[in-house]
Amino acid sequence: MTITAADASFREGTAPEGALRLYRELLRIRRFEEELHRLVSAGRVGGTTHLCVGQEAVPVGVSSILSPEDQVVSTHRGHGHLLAKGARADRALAEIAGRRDGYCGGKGGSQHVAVPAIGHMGSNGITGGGLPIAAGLAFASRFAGSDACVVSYLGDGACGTGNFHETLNLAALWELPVVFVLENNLYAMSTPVARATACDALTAWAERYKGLEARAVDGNDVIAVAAAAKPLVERARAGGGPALLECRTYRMAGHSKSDPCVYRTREEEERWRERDPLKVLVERAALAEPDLAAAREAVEEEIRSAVAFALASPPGDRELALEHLAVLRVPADPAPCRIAAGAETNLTEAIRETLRGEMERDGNVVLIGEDIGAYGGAFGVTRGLQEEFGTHRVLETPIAENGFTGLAVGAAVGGLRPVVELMFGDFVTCCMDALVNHAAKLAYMYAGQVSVPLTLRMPIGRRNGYGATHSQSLEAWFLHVPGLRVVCPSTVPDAVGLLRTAVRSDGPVIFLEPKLLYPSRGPMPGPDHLVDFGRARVDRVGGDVTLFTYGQALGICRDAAERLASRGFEAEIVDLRSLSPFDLETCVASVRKTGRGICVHEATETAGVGDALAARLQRDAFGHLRAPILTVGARHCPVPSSPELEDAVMPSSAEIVRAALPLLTDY
Ligand SMILES: Cc1ncc(C[n+]2csc(CCOP(=O)(O)OP(=O)(O)O)c2C)c(N)n1
Repeated sequence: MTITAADASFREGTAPEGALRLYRELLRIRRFEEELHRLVSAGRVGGTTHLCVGQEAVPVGVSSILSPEDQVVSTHRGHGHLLAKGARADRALAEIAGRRDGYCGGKGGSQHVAVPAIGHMGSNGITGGGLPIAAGLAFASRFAGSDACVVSYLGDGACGTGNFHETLNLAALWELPVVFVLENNLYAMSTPVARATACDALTAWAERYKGLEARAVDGNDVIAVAAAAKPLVERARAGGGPALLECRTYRMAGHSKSDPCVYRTREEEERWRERDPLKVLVERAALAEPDLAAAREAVEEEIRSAVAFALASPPGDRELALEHLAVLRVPADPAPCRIAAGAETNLTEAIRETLRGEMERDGNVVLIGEDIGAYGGAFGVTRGLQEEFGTHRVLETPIAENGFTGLAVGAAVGGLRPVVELMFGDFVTCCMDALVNHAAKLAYMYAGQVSVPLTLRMPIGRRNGYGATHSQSLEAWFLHVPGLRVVCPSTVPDAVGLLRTAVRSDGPVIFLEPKLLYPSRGPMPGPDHLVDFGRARVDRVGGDVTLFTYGQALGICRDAAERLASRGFEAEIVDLRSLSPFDLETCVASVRKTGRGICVHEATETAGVGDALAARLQRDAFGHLRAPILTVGARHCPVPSSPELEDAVMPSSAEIVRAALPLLTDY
């Protein structure tokens, strides 16, 4: 049950019913955690659990001043955040116990539960992982004209993460309505705060971000927490910008079930037990025993029935386990387009015009990235779009890939359709958490209660001298991640069709831009042109060998096909376009015809797209193969800077021909 602002707006001693409600909420969380501990100890509930016993005053105090429209983003120690925001104890417990009637059907468990209907936008198993998501939700909320604010809970351990600093910086720069509620319980697992944070005070650290207001409060005093949170929440709602509230508290239980607490003394624990939030409230509000007894009885009844409900609920089945994987609804309405259908254009202009058209079509499409305003991005793709759509839709960021990608994830959950540009695809290494742990998984973990319509554009591949950290083709990593789709155009019409589909689809899509192809030319397709994911394109028809490829390797495949033709062999070229999912139907049909296949790409040969496709083809078309499927890719070597050395490690048409000839003549 959420305590309303009116409930909590009592002055000490004048409205005991408000204090009683707070007491009941504190007790509800305490008893929930104690019962959970009992069930875990008895082996009746598995998985990991991080109890918040001792810290209940923080979420109860904060939630007491939130309205139902305000949202919270939680942490791994989040049961209290969930219950205080208004979740039912029975469904919360069922979720933690991994049962079908849990809020996420048991897919999320203790660390990944969300109830968006009550404004609880998800707990998070990655320390600091929720911070940029909260900032993104706050951005989306303000974008929609709402005056709601977002509370982002975090522990002291999260203050050492890049996410903490990247998000605080972004939130302060963009004056986002987000309040970071820092539960400083003195330890991150076993590490004391002082040994993990090079600052005298966490509030002082946070306050270095201009415009961010930071306060500290006794986190075991629920009334003090509510009183301290109120002005910060109101300030955020009124457009005053972000804030951080440090609540000094103590986790009375171990970090998790297996923690014997050897890193702290029993005396310290005893001192904090004296400051038990329940005791503090009873004394401060002078609550009377008969009222407390009635509250205890009501809470006992709720917890008893929650346990019965959770344990009676069955676990989910295989069907449920595989649900919420693919969300692909792509509206097919025509896109506004200033370039006439059929007119020649280049890939850069085609991508820019597609972004422009989607932004015009849908006011929720926003662009996010470094230097994408006046500069137009490193490759000029977004040139002119900020001028046309304004700084609120074309958002230039600091160099904070995980921060702004995570923010885009939150904004997507909040109803926007962000298109993030990474300056170079190599920098995806800096936002893997936002992409792999969050964008890819939120819809699944939270059982379809949220979606993440996010497009991540990234230039990939060689470009004559950019060197090892600016030339990679890392796409194969993402084929391994359920929840991500990966597409790569090599022609103008495909770039337009795939990008429209990406921006309109409800799940996260990685849109790869082969940077050597930016100047390549082709006809602009019509306004209705969409390319479905999972559809390859036969680029050249032939009957002797199939070259499977994508991106800028298409050029060397075309060249190789010409060379093979001059020797009397006809190569078929299949441009995959969609790497996850593959269009196995088209690939199998081609190899059935030719009996031979070579996968060609600029990424290194080892464990790349070629190997993944070859394994599938060997499985699905084995009886039709006349020779093993080969892969021709880059050497297993970083991309060297010198263009000559780059040539030496990259695949070439000559190499494709050399690989193809034995297949054609020896088998
Ligand atoms: C990125 C990341 N690193 C490490 C962990 C393992 N881990 C889980 S909770 C935790 C301690 C977090 O401390 P703090 O943020 O202070 O929160 P508290 O546990 O004290 O509530 C650690 C190290 C993790 N989940 N995520």
